[in-house]
Amino acid sequence: MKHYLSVNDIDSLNDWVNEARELKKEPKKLKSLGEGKTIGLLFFNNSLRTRLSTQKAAMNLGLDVIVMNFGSEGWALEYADGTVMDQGTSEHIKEAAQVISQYCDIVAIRAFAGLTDKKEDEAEIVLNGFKKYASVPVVNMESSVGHPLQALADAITLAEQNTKKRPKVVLSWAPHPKALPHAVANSFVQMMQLQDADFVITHPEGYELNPEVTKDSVIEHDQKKACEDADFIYVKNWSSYNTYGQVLNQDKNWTMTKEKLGNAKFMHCLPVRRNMVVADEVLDSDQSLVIEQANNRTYSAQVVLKKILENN
Ligand code: SN0
Repeated sequence: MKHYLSVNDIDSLNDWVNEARELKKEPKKLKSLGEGKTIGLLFFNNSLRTRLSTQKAAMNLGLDVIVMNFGSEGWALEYADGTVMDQGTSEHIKEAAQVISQYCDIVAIRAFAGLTDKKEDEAEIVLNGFKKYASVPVVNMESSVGHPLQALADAITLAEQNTKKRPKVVLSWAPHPKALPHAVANSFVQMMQLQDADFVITHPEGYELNPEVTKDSVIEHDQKKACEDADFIYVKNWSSYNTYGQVLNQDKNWTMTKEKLGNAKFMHCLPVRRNMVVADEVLDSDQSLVIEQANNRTYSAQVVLKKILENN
């Protein structure tokens, strides 16, 4: 593996999860692996967990870390070929990526979906621009269409918490005041398709995810029915995919409550809007796994960086 761009770059989910759990027992065991090397973390959007856990993972492997908030501090980048740059963009990705590759041995990028132009988002212009013009491995820290570090962390959490051969895992849409990307939901679905589980997606009509992602995953529009006897319920808002980037409704009947959760464990990638996405009674209960999910972000990033350092 040269890059880690999507869940498809995981060659064996089970092996990666086991490796991450080993690293979690002794995080600094491979402290010399990254010695003398540098990772650059480039953020085009906000972050808490991704920034700190990826930095922590890199430090555990002995890497030096450079962080840049490109959204607010970098030059506005141009991605199109042959443009007359007489508008707002100051520097082309061609130069930027080559320059950064001289300073960094690995580059990790966060660039969310704009949610206005489906074609442009699906072209992943920022991530693919760096992949094309950087000479070093590229890691996806949430792009337009995926958040594979989150999905790998969620797989670690599921493996730690699961007691059944074939658990029932539900991905439920929940209301939110803003239009949010599909990235977290997409990568979670793709990750679930790599394991043996009774997996159900539930959302109101109109919130179908990209069918090329959901494939033959079970979709149930009755949330209560979907959640019956679940072992894990992963709650996440996303905007409409068909009516691209729109908030079709904020139906509070979809907020996750103690009653709908039943005996299941509650999962969410964070940040989460309390009493909109999930009721306090759930988030504050011992059925919530959100803090442990965030903890596993470190070991998810660490196993990815370890594999890149070993292979390049
Ligand atoms: C992002 C998303 O993709 O849904 C990042 C999640 C890891 N979430 C948000 O942008 C939430 C912003 C908000 O105001 O609640």
